[in-house]
This record gives sequence, structure tokens and C-alpha cells, in this order.
Amino acid sequence: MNEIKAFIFDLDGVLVFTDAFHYQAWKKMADRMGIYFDETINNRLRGVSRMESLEIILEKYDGTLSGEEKEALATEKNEAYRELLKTMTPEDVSEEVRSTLDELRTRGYRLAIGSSSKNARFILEKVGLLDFFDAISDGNNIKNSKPDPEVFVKAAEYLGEKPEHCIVVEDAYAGVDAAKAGGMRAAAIGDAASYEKADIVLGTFSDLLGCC
Ligand code: B16
Ligand code: MG
Repeated sequence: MNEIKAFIFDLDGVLVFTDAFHYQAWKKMADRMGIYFDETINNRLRGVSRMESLEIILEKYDGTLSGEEKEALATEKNEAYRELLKTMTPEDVSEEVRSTLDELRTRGYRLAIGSSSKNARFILEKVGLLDFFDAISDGNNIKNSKPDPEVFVKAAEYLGEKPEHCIVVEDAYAGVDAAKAGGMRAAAIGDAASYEKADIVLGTFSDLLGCC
């Protein structure tokens, strides 16, 4: 195995869990528009960009919307979502996640974020994790969403590490595909743990300490 020098973490579903907030915010917008939306549809939005999420929700909408109207709906959702994010505190990160990140840093690994979210920095600040990371690649610096590898390739670039020296930690199938497409090893947790393309399966977050 190539020597591992860095870890690139997806945010939502790996370090924090904001699914319920995404759901509430989309649901508010969908209800106002009279669009059917439930938790099963919400599950399809995991790891998917904001505008792609909106397109999935609009599959249940009969009318036609202009690009501007779609932008307005995405903004409406994001404002409701950010209000919910404001309630987050350091207690929204488990002790296991915090101590594992701490130990990886102590062992000399470089750590980065590779998240589709444009709210990644805001979330990291709210939960007090910002200082753990040497680089942040997120929805603000990419053109292509996962499964395109761009967000992880940029994270490795920001760290100054070669992709083959990085492990990506992901909870979404599209994220595992993105890591593999970028030439990185993929460690899968949660939903993605049953994905056969994962190189490493994590039963729990601290399993990372024994993976390389
Ligand atoms: P935002 P991740 C993803 O974060 C979420 O899983 C996904 O549900 C969300 O639509 C996407 O970020 C965009 O988020 O609206 O905040 O830009 O899993 O890539 O960390
Ligand atoms: Mg995720």
C-alpha cells in the first residue's frame, strides 16, 4: 500500500449530521409550493449539491420554473437551513470524532475537508472543528459535484499531497466513486459502508486509527 499522509473528510454524514435540518428546510419550501416531499426523497439528497437536490425535489412538481425561480427556491431553502445550523454547538460532534481527529493529527497526518456543502465553513465554526483542518475544499470552490472527483482533487492540491497518499472518508456512494475517480483510497462509513467499491469499511469512526 502507498504511504498514507493525509485524510480528506466529507462533512455531512461523516463528522456532523445535518440531514434533519436539510429535511426541515426543504420540507418548508416544498410545502409552501405544494410539492410532495418525504424522508425517502430526502435520502436521495445525501452528498448531492443544492441545485441538484432541488431538481430531484422538482420531479414531483407539475409546473415549469425559470432558472431565476429555481435560484430563488434554493435561496429560500438555504436561508431556512442556515437558521437551523445556527443552533449547532460543539456538542453536535461526538467525542469519538473529536478524539480520533486529534489522534490522527498527533500521528502527523494532514487533515482536510472535501464537502459538497457551501455551508461547510459555517458548520465547522459552529461545532468548533475549524482548527483541526489544514485545508478546506467545499461547494464554493468546485464546478462539478461528486461523483466527479474535483472536490477531493482540490483538497489534495490544497494540502500539497498526491492523491495516492490520501484516504477519503465518505458516507455517500457518489463520494466513494469520486474518491476512486480521483486516485485516492476510499474509507466508507454509514450508508456507504455496504458499497463494494470502498477500499476500507469503517464500522465506527475510530476504526480509522487502525486502517493504515
Ligand atoms: P449546501 P457533504 C452535502 O454535504 C450534503 O450531504 C447534501 O445533502 C447537501 O445538499 C450538499 O452538501 C450541499 O449543501 O446546500 O449547504 O451547499 O455530505 O458533501 O458534506
Ligand atoms: Mg456526506
